[in-house]
Amino acid sequence: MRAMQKLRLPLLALLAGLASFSAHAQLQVSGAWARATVAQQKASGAFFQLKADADLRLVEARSPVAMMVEIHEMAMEGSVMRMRAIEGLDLKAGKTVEFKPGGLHVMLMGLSKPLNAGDKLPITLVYEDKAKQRREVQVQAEVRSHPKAQ
Ligand SMILES: [Cu+2]
Repeated sequence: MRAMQKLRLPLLALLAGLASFSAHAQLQVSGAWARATVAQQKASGAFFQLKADADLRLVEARSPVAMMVEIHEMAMEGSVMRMRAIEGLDLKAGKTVEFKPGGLHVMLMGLSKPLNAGDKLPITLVYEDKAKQRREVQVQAEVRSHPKAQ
């Protein structure tokens, strides 16, 4: 019986810890994939769906296999659709935002190795809540060949 009582306190502390953890605003990432590269290609794109459980802002993306990683959007420049880097992306609570070919994407540049279909590409997404608290979510994007050009 004594042992039980001793156990109770750490358990409560653990539960309290879990409760406060889940109170943090979270960013859910699903369906992550990245485009396989062809010979000599040093850049690629990664795509996924994001869903925030509170208003958040995606502020940074990183990968250990890319020298530079940017968040890109597609925008019209005159009559031409071009991609360009954005500083961050506001995410509304509960709304799913899709990164996909021809639209928002994570741009990976200066790849240190080829991305082959079936590989897992690690990506870290950094986001900020309203209080400017930064958090990270680790993503394993599945590398796939994709016929459509960016
Ligand atoms: Cu791009």
